[in-house]
Amino acid sequence: MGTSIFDLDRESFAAAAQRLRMPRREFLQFCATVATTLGLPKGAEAAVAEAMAAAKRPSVIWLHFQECTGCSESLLRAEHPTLEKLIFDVISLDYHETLMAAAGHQVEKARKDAMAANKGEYLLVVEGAIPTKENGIYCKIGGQTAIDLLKECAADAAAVIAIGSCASWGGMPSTVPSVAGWDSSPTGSAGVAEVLGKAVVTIPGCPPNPYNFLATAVHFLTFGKLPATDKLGRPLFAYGRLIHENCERRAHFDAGRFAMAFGDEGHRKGYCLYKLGCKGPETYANCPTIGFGDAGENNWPVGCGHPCIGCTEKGVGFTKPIHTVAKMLNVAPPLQYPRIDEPIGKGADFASAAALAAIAGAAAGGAAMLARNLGLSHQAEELEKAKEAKSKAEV
Ligand code: FSX
Ligand code: SF4
Ligand code: F3S
Repeated sequence: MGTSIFDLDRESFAAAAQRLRMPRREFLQFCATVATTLGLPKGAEAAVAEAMAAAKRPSVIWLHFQECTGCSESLLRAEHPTLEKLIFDVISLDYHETLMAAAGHQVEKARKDAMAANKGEYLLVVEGAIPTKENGIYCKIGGQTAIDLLKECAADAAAVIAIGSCASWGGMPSTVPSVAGWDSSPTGSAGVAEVLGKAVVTIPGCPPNPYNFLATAVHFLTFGKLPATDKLGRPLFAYGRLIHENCERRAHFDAGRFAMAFGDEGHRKGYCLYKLGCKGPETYANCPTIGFGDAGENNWPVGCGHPCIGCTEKGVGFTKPIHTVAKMLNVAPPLQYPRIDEPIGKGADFASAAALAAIAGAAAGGAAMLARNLGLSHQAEELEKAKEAKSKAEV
């Protein structure tokens, strides 16, 4: 793993590139991109390439429950590699209800055969929430409830990945009606971890970014295990930072330049969407850095002018109203913003100079605060919460 693939003219890599019907250069770029997305150290692209070059493709069983199939749709939009390359050449997709040509007993047999042949070695991917009310009768496939099917398939899986917000914690189907008397969704939709009673890797997003799934699958292929995650099972390489930390509109936030209404001057100028309800400050995801749809930079919700709704964050997406302002998690808004319309033509008198000095001092403190906050991540957030709880307890 210490060597870089760019030093190597390996026949196996050329063969893998051919198998994936990618020019060799593109194959090497793909491996390097995945290694970078995963935050792996220099030289790891060689390990990724080795794994991709290996003939054995892991068997994948893909279940669908309560969802819109947006997760699979978003994978269909991935270009590096395209889904058909992924299905035929990288993994062995042995069961996927929407992509299989076969139907009925045939597919159920395919699933059982793949599970038996790859016992303890297959990857289980789950898309969609699991209805738990009335013993799960709201979603049945091949005569089995989603609950039973999930438990049966998870029992002998090497690893389980919950793709999309629905499978991660319930997502959209778990939304509680805003009608008096309701305290859960009509079908009691739950996430995979809740139903299995154990932690699983989650790739939330509605839909999730396909590269976060692909990089996770390639990590499994390369290292035989899933990547490190946070407490909600989200891979840290993709969900380790708040959206607000990497947003291209962040400078506007810091300067106090906000869009106040859709289509107003601030909105047209690309100002910060915080006051329109952007949940970037309380949502962990890499949307601003990775983008969607291979359509170039800025192709993500905020880049397109819509506030982030927090679709990757349990308790935010599908829970908080879209246009209520976000809770600032670990980046406190500065108490003072630079004035947008500075009055001109007046020299600073002594009092205003003193006030300016005080502001400059506060700004320096604010800058230090911001620099500190920019380095904060989950761990720091926990520390902040602990400090807050301690100071509350002391009062
Ligand atoms: Fe849809 Fe997937 Fe949203 Fe859910 O993505 S895009 S409703 S996360 O399970 O199909
Ligand atoms: Fe970007 Fe939203 Fe943060 Fe504004 S509030 S900087 S739009 S993430
Ligand atoms: Fe979802 Fe927000 Fe990203 S809405 S797609 S987490 S920008």
